[in-house]
Amino acid sequence: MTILVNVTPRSFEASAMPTVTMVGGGQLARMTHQAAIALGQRLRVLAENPDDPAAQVSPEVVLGSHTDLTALRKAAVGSHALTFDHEHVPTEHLEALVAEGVNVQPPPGALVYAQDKLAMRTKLSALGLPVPAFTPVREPAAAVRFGDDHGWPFVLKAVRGGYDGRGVWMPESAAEAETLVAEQLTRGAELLAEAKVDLRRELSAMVARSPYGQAATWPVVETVQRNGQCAVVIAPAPDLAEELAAEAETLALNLARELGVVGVMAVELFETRDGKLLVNELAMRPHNSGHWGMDGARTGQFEQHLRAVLDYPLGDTEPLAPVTVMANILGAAQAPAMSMDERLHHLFARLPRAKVHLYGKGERPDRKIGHVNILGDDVAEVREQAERAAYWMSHAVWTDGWDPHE
Ligand code: AIR
Repeated sequence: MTILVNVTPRSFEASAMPTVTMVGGGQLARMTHQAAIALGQRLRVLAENPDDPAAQVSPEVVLGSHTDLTALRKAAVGSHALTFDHEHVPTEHLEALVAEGVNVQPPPGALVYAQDKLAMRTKLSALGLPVPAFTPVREPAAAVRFGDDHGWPFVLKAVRGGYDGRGVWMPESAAEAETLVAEQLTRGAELLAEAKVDLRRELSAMVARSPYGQAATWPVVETVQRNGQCAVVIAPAPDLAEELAAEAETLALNLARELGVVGVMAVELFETRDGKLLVNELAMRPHNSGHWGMDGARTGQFEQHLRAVLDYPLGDTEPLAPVTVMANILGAAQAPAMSMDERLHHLFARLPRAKVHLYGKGERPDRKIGHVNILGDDVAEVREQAERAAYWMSHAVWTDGWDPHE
């Protein structure tokens, strides 16, 4: 018998690796958790329900609301950084956490520009950045005046709380604007009006920044919107003039530095018909326009977000193919009888190159329940396949009439 001496195996000390707390248990937290696993970290989530997408997979779930300071404190205890899956945490709670020594990233002073659209518009125009004409709306008459000055319809937005088309209206007439504004003000919403932009398309410039000040962008992408929410992302944005791409990336880098952003930030942009850029919205968290990078970039946004909030050096953002198309799997008006599992079988049989990400969510009309990424060389071909795959996953119908049982 051989006796081994001088062998001192060291166990992997999970507790010596960082724990990051993410507020919110949606798909963005779920996919951040995937990245945390690869890095040996733990992602603790503050989720409202045990069956939220991230709560299903995280071993450390704190159940509670993001509006409850006690729940936020509980989720923050002992974690190396606290970050977000959505922007709906009250700023004063975040300031309280910072005062208690929690490492909130992005810091509340930066995050507020992703939470409060009026603060964002005001700050960006003070920085001399291109934004659509806007004004706060505190009474119906202000909205009517804005429409008369800037044209109908204009865009009326809730200052806080909207996403995926929620909290956005386009009144066509003075009467409609008056009713809408009165209704929303009674509900306690703060509002702003923005000019409707004559746009060629929507773009997104994503950047990550660390507390050390290192920053990295991904190539600018085109985002295709349907019913007020993102349906498809093409990376990089096809036929984007080099100067505009450079302008968008520089804008995102400068803005991240100016605002003190830590983590990833999406700068949603309009490309106008006369070839200019305007900033639409900011998101300081992983964003739908970055999902392509899970398969299509050397470092995707979820890993990069973790690296950034923990102040690690950032990863290489180089694309892995000439084109990657991401298509959202959006809940159908009526969920198909065929199970999701069976749909996945058929999809893989037909399109082995499709990379599928499912969020473990219930199917509700237009809800983001997953996405498909396809990498390739030809934009039209890759886009067609990605959209066909996503439509199949939500509807169990092939848009080209193909029948798996024939
Ligand atoms: N999310 C946050 N802001 C915009 C989006 N899409 C993600 C977050 C959040 C989830 O969507 O991950 O937790 C909420 O999705 P739903 O379908 O439950 O409204």
